[in-house]
Amino acid sequence: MTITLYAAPMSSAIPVVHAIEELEVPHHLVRLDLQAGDQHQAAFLALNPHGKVPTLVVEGTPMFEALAIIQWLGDRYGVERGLWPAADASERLEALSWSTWMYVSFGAAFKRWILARSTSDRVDGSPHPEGPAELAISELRGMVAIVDARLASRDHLVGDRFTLVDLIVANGMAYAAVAGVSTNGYDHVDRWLDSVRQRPAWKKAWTME
Ligand SMILES: N[C@@H](CCC(=O)N[C@@H](CS)C(=O)NCC(=O)O)C(=O)O
Repeated sequence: MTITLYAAPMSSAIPVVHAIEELEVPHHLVRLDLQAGDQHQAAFLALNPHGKVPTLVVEGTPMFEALAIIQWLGDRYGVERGLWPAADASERLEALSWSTWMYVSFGAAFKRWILARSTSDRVDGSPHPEGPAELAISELRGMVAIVDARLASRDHLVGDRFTLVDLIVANGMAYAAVAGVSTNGYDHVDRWLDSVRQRPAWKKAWTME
């Protein structure tokens, strides 16, 4: 199977690079320079009209959206490697829920927080209401607390070993943490995040070396 991944360092492509490394999927990696505008080139827009990374091309068929890509990788390669639950396992239901929750619910609150903060930054000189940013960060912290409670009695989000669900949620939380969504005070989350960060594939994805 011919697979090409279009990615850029420190972008939404990180979790896909991480997943492809964990799964040891043979692939060709194309690094785009987003600052230089590689994503606006006609050849790339023909693959992904949104002009975004990650984009995965599988036997000539392009895919976009990191969550869709990782769920497909899980189905195609993860089940046989024990990194994604089988379609008829009860854990598959949990895997779809937690992974979608990270991108849809946590992701939406994160975006609201980023927007609210940058709006405040743009209003130079004059006081700006902090309400929306405070609301979003408290929602995000509440979501971290829910993950913390789940991890109080288990080492992994789904099943009893590391899966792509841990990968998706840990990458999302770590990315948010870089922007300032601290996990301080949530010790179960921090222990689990540390264990995911120790994985060799994590380093490859975060440095894209
Ligand atoms: N929801 C998308 C987000 C993709 C996205 O926004 N990618 C950014 C990098 S983090 C990008 O390619 N930006 C280039 C641009 O907008 O010009 C996903 O998860 O795949």
